[in-house]
Amino acid sequence: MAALLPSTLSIQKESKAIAIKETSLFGAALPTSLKAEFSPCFHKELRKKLSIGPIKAQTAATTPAVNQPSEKKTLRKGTAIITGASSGLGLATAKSLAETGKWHVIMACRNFLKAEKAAKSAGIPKENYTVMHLDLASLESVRQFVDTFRRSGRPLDVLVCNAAVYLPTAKEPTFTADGFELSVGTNHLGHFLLSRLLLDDLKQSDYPQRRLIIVGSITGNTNTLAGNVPPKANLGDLRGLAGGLNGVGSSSMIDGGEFDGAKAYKDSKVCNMLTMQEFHRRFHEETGVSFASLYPGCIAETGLFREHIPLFRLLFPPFQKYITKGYVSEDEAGKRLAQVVSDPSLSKSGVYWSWNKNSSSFENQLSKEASDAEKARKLWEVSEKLVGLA
Ligand code: NDP
Ligand code: PMR
Repeated sequence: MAALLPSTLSIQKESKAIAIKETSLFGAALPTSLKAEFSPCFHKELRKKLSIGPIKAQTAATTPAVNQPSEKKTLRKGTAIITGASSGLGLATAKSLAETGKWHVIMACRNFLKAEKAAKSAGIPKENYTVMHLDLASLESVRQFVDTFRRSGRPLDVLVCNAAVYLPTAKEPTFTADGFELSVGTNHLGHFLLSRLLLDDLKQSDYPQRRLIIVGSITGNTNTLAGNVPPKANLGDLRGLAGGLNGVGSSSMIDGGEFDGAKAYKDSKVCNMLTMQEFHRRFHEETGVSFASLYPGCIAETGLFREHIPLFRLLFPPFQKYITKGYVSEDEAGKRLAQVVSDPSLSKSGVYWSWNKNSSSFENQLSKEASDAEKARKLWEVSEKLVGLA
């Protein structure tokens, strides 16, 4: 149990924390009256500008839409990019989507060989995936990935920003190729640039439901028990981020404080959830693209905890299974994220999805900070500058 306790959290504090009402994990399912979006929009001019050839119809791989009479138009195979699909949630989601035969998954990974091996050993059908190199810890690599993807000639129907690093035991910050603290640089800034660039591609897709999904987490939400385990997420006034997050001229932490790896991860998840909402406010109406985030459950055995001490890795899964009951298998979590990718009933934009004990999805409440529209706007503007978009 000691391994599960952050150094600043005493047993006494823990029991106090447990008294905090956990509104989001086991909340009741909310009714969702969601309508599917059918707004095909081909921006030919934009495609010309981006020098992309005609979108392939992929008729050979079409699959009849479920419950549709055969004379009706068949839906072509969708293309989904999933970052960090070489392990954990990303791999399980890729598998779940590819197995339906209705999706081609672009596995956007930093380790090409690892991703190929993972896809093979997960039994993902060869024709339903492509591995493409992407290192989110380098803005140059993000731009190169976008170029490579565009040259593939595939349309883009769904983008899933899933990859992440978590460095809870690091004493000193490490940095991306562009000099940003590694967790925020990878989890937020890399994905921010990627999704800003690929929004143009999503706009061009003629797929009935186009989505941009950014994986969030309960631990970034301080309106939950998990989010109250120290160190708590807090972006402050973003002074560290505005200063470049480089640990030289400015702090390596978004709020300008001392480096703390666990906090940096939680802060990055707040950024992910704020970014999703800002995308929704800026682009949903204009483009018809749906923006969503989610907490898939505590997938306690993934590679995310690889940097944690061995005792934590041993105790964390039984702790989540038998004590918090927040545990979910990689397989189940993959099915949940696959639902957010393709289920017509989860097409609503601006939503942070969670699942209750019976594995039914519901629209969850974000914490005050993770739903602060003013902070989201500021985060957007500062991030634009850092990644070279403004
Ligand atoms: P994993 O470590 O299993 O997966 C993370 C993936 O991100 C790996 O494929 C990893 O690649 C990839 N990645 C890391 N750095 C980079 C980079 N610089 N460029 C490209 N890819 C990179 O962890 P999870 O599956 O648990 O995490 C997936 C998502 O789920 C994350 O966003 C996490 O925040 C979220 N999440 C996880 C929870 C959990 O309980 N596990 C709970 C809530 C949210 P490689 O294989 O090469 O290391
Ligand atoms: Mg948590 C319902 C209670 C709950 C849930 C759902 C989680 C999820 N955690 C809960 C409670 C607690 N955790 C309590 C009471 C403690 C103190 C003993 C505790 C501790 C703890 C630690 C030390 N928890 C952790 C850590 C981590 O290092 C993980 C983390 O914060 O990663 C950022 C973690 C997590 N707890 C979760 C989830 C989902 C995580 C990890 C992953 C994430 O947010 O992405």
